[in-house]
Amino acid sequence: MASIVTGNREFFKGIGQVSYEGPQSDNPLAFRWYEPERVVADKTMKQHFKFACAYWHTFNGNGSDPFGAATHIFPWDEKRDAEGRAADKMDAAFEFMTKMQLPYYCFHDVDLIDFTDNVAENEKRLKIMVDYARQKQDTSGIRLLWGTANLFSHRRYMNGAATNPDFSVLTHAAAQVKAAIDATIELGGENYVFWGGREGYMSLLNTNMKREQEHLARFLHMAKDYARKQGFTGTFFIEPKPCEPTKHQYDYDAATVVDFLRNYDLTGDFKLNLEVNHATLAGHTFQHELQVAADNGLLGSIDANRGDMQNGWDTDQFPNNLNELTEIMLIILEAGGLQGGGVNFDAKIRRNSTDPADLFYAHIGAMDLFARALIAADRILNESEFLKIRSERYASFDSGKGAEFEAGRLTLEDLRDLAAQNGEPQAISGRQEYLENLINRFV
Ligand code: XLS
Ligand code: NI
Ligand code: NI
Repeated sequence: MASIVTGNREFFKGIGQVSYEGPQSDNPLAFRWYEPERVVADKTMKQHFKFACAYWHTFNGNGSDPFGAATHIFPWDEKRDAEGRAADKMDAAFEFMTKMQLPYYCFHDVDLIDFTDNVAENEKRLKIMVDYARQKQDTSGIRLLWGTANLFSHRRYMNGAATNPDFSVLTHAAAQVKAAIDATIELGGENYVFWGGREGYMSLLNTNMKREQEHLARFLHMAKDYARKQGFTGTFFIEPKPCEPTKHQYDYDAATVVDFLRNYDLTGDFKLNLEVNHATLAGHTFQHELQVAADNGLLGSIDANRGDMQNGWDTDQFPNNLNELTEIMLIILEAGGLQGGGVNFDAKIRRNSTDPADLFYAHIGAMDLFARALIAADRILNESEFLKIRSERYASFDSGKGAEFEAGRLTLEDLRDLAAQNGEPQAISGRQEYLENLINRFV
């Protein structure tokens, strides 16, 4: 194999540094809202978001779909040998992230370099790319938000990875996770993610669900114990998704995962990485998923994207709905921020977005909208009656018998007597339209 040469090649020619120019700018390759060093709600925008680039979509996603082959022909895919291609791709990745002011990235093991069917060879390949990534990180200052292992693409994982009914497949999943954890640690990765792509079932007719879930829990404990033993101090995230590629995934949604983590004594080390399009697939709003995680103290990180209102799969489009993002930022700010994680753009440009600049427009638009949403949410929290309206809605529990109820000092008979004594309650409006208008005043 050829050895890696640090390329001097520029992959995104004609596109320079993207920087903040303000809302009046008509430059499509500038930020109009995202000012990395601007302080909002006690932190810089850069600290709030920890924006990350998803290696798989941005540098591997070639636009192919079930109906057609690649439409994105990348210049970093030209070389014949795996290492040469991987090095070019990494050069392109760090050039892109530097130009975009993206401070973090995330990857699956196989995103960095093609894998083979040989465990030792894969470890060797990954090590070469980790060494190269370390140099790239050192010179650029870009950091690793999280690493993960792809336990869903290879044929061997068609019946699952840690939940595979065949023990020997599970051992291969373990080999990959071990190497991906090693890579994450060596690169100073701040977190490690498990998305259970095929950890679920296609048919219950051939599935022992209880046994598979126990295997998953055992596997996660082993991975966590190994990483801790190697000195990893970051957080592990589980990324819920209800289905696709399997009919049913065990990490269905936030509530299911919270329950699973509690059940198997994993809440000390694991939190949630929530993804917008996964929430909608589960029949929830993203806000719902965030609130469930936040209420349980497990809001770790987010995969930012959006689905399509008219269809039901994981289209992974870039975010572009300011109202939705503002509601998202309200929850994140109220929760005190993301715990350990950041905002990873698990999103891809459309199959027919074939200009190199399209990758830039996509990220710029999303980063700008998050910045705008942060500003709006901070103002809503500080300058409006938003919080007051919600807390007043529960005022009847703040004192008197309501407070006694919350403190557990009343019985069911006491409640009955109060109802009889006080008569029919007055209707109190939920004021939903009022609140929707209030949000619109600030976006
Ligand atoms: C797929 C998932 C995946 C994870 C990482 O739907 O979102 O991209 O984020 O394995
Ligand atoms: Ni994701
Ligand atoms: Ni996804």
